Amino acid sequence: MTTDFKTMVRAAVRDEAQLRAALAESDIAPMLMVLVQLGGDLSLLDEAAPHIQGPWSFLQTVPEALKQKIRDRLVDTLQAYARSGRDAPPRPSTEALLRMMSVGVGQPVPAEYIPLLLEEMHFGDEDTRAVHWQRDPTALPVEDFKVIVIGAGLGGLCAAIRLKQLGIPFEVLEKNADVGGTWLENAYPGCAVDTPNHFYSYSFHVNNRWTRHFSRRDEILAYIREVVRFYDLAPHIRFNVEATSAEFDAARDGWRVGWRDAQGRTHSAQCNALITAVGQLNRPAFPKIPGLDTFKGPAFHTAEWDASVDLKGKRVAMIGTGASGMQAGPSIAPDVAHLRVFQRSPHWAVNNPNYHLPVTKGHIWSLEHLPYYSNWLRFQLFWASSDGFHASLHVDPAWKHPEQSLNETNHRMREMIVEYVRGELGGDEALLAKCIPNYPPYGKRMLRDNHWYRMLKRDNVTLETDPISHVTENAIVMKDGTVHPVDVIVYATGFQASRMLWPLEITGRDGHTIRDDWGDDDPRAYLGMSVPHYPNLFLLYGPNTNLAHGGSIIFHTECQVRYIMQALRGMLENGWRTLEVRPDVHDDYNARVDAKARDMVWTHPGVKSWYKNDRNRLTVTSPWRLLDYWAMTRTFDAGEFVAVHARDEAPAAQ
Ligand code: NA7
Repeated sequence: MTTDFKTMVRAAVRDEAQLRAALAESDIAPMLMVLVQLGGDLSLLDEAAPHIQGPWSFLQTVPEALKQKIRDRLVDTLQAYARSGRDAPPRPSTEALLRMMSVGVGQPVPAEYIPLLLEEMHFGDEDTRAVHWQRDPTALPVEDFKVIVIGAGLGGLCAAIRLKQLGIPFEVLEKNADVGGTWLENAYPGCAVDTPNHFYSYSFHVNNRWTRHFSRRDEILAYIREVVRFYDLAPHIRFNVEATSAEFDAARDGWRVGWRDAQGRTHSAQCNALITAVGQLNRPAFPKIPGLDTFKGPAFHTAEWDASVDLKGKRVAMIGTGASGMQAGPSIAPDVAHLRVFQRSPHWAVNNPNYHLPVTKGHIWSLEHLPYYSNWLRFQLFWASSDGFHASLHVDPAWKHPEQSLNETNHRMREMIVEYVRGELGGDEALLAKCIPNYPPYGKRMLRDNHWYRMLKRDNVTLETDPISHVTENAIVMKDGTVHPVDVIVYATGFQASRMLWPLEITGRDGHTIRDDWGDDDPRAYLGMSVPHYPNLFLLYGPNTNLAHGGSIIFHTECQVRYIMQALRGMLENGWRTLEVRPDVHDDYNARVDAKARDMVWTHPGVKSWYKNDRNRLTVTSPWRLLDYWAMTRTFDAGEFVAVHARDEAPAAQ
């Protein structure tokens, strides 16, 4: 809440008709939680519980009479608050919160989640993940300390906001002419977020005005730009410069960062600490198909969409059927003469009715005017899209269909999706067979059906599943010799995610380089953020921090940024010149990551994906629940690092 409670309540009841109209369009579960929180009466939870089968609004079948009772009581309660001028109620007890949360999502929420969820929901105005000085910063050499952040996407901007709040001097280097990172670069038709937006946003800068539950790229980019304006970050960002190298300077206990400007000139700057925020979905991956460079027509990657090419009336080939293809294909199919989709392997895609829906006016009104409604909705969506099904992603060793699914729950998911796709394809069993993966659900990112299957039924769309042989100047030729003439090729072939930080050349202490240490596909870091031999270097969205079971990557970013800010605070408050993770801590963590990943869906032998390398080691994606990673990163532990006060001193005893 950005407005104080009493003002908010008075405003909410000012026009009863408007209040009632808004409630009629709002989600019942968060509304019920608001009522319980304001009124303190838990009994309505028992009445509603049998009708709430899950955290998504479309899984809630509360009868209309009960809904109306909840709305009426909420109106009465708000009016009573307004009349009496009462203060906000105390936060519910832990027992009450547990009951409320569990009823709200239709599943038992374990008590261990309470601190995380209170932090994520942040009732009241407190910025729960802000880091504060523990000593008087005016007595510290803060002004002499400099941080360079590489990248002005959601990760780099989060770091910038926190650095600014702490008053630590910093500069952000951004290769593009604008902020936004992947949301700037990806401008293909249909580009949208597939994590619910009221959770996919900074916890400390909520946006109650999303027009869709899963917003389109332009709206997300507008949000990012608004954040930059609000925190006045632009003066700290150097645009159109591509960081090319970073070298640890042992003589100065810091980093020398090299970059190239738009004119190709090279520059460098010194900093005490370096934060990379270059994202994982940053460098497009192109297929290695013979003859691609001989194609005479327009050919471009989804992340480099060429809007000057008019696809109307063209024969378009789209290679790749992942998250980007799923959004781009159905968006262009109605316009093109023919869309030929080249699928190497099918992906699992679920149906989510909210994916296509705009947010109603009433819902937006409640998000803005109803105390705690926005907070409770964030909780609902956190639960809906994250840890709720993490347990079902582990292999049951006794499971009878190990090639198809992992366990009974995972198998039920499989069957549910197969039935859904069968319905969408109108019972076309031959097409169904091409669309159903031969690996378990969640083996790769679970997609949200963007009317993909209906698109495949269109007269002007063909799905090719045989292997491509080569490309000529005007056609794609299959291994069996079939020639498909095409005018345009769209590569929806993803990104070079496992070649992390590439092409940035990072040289650490004693001549270590990231490329030598990691190779092209074996990145490792402690908590995804710190690497031995690279003092004062912190990675955002580094190894094993991608989220595949669900959840918002912004949540992970906020966890990482809090941790890094605590580390920087430690440096400044304790006079540490360098901070470097202990090799044993790093190795032990990675052994735990590997052990955890071993029986999980992503390392299933039937799955080939960018989440892991050729040796079946999970490198990109986190095996942890959001709760686990949150707990591991909540408090920076200097004992896990070697902290050096000055170059000629021995490491500080930890
Ligand atoms: P993805 O999810 O990596 O998808 C890439 C797609 O391209 C996928 O279907 C690949 O097939 C296919 N691909 C890749 N290389 C080839 C070649 N050589 N030939 C044919 N097909 C190929 O990238 P997206 O951009 O869709 O999504 C990336 C993330 O963005 C996504 O996870 C969300 O987090 C947002 P494969 O499945 O490997 O057989």
